[in-house]
Amino acid sequence: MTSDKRHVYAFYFCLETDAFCVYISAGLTVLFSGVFMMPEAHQDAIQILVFCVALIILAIFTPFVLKALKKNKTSTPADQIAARESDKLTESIQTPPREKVLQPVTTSSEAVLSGDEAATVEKALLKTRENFWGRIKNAFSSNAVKPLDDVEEVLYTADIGSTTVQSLMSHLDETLSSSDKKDLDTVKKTLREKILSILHASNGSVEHDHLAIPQRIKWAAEGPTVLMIVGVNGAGKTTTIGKLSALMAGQGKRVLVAAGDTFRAAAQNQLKVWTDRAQVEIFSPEGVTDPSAVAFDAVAKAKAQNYDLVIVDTAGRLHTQVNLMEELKKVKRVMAKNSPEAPHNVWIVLDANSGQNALIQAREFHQALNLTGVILTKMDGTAKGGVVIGISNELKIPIKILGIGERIHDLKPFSQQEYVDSII
Ligand SMILES: Nc1nc2c(ncn2[C@@H]2O[C@H](COP(=O)(O)OP(=O)(O)O)[C@@H](O)[C@H]2O)c(=O)[nH]1
Ligand SMILES: [Mg+2]
Repeated sequence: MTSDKRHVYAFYFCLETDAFCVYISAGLTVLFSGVFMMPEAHQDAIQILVFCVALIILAIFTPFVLKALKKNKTSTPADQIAARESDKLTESIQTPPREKVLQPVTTSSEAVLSGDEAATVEKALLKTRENFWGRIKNAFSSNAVKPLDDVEEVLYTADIGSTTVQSLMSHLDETLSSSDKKDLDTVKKTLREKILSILHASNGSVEHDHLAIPQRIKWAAEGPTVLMIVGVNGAGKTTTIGKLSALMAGQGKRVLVAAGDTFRAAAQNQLKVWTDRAQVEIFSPEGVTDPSAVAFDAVAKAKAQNYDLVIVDTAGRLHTQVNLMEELKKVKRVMAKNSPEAPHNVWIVLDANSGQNALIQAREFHQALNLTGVILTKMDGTAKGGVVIGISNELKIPIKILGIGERIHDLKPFSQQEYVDSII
């Protein structure tokens, strides 16, 4: 054996990470180094000796290594999934979403205005249903001895959030007998009831399902009502404002949209396209870069000119950007100077595709601004619609509206019953 090769083998042994292997590697490294230092004449005999010693050491320690590996494998599937999900989540929080490059929207786009086929919540939630109920059904059809273990795994990966999964699982565990736990229909019924009770606790009784979108806004007793829209970049704020103002204008309300995203000229242009489409007025004073000033002046104008509703767009920001969050608090504060109760509504727009990250955003924005509602966009096509349950359970902020497409009418009031029927 050449001295170069000996170096490589010694290095390989040093690279082992398992505690036992490190121990073995250390021993072998010493022996190899010894060989390397030996005078050439003694090397053959020493090499044989080294390999014998290496074999003996491996024979002694292999059972320990296997035992250690086996122990590692026996951590519960839930622990492993939770660890995996938590790694993914940390990674996604540490990597802020890149600002989406928006496609220009043209007012002549018929698809945006009408569309061939009406979008429905049920259709929008098909992927979520597959990811949720489809996989729960599979867990039962695979003849598993304990199907609930697999159900737990499904729930952990359905973007519900670990706290909510635990409460669903303990409910199943406490209310079902051992035989019921193996019965798909009973598990389905119990899960449905529990999810509905979570949704009721934050969205009110099932009667609220029948409220149309305008009835979900808190209206000012007097003067213009202010609705402030917040959220991260690309969540769908501007699009939703466009859809909402079209809806409100259609109901005969005088709507003023304040272009509070003063960071990017493109954002103002995009809002202009949407307000033209919705046939409502935009307030976008030229040269004003302070979003608080835009919001303040918009409310003053609405008050002076008897508008019914002011919808304030804001620049997207991450909840981790302290200065920008402070700026948002200021935007909220200054509006009250003009109209003491304003803003009467502070709604966060969340992209359902961001799954558990949406839950974190909602929590942080809520702490800063005391949110009064949630709009979940892009429910169409996402498999992560389970986030509705986590937000309701953990934050108790009512979910007001679902965005289910890019067209102007693709906005639906959130119905608890319809949601549960669609996913399970
Ligand atoms: N599929 C789908 N796309 C949406 C929905 N809402 C918004 N979008 C798209 O999301 C992208 C970002 O929207 P935008 O309103 O500019 O986000 P903002 O940065 O929060 O103002 C645009 O391409 C929108 O068309 C929705 O409900 N469904
Ligand atoms: Mg925007």
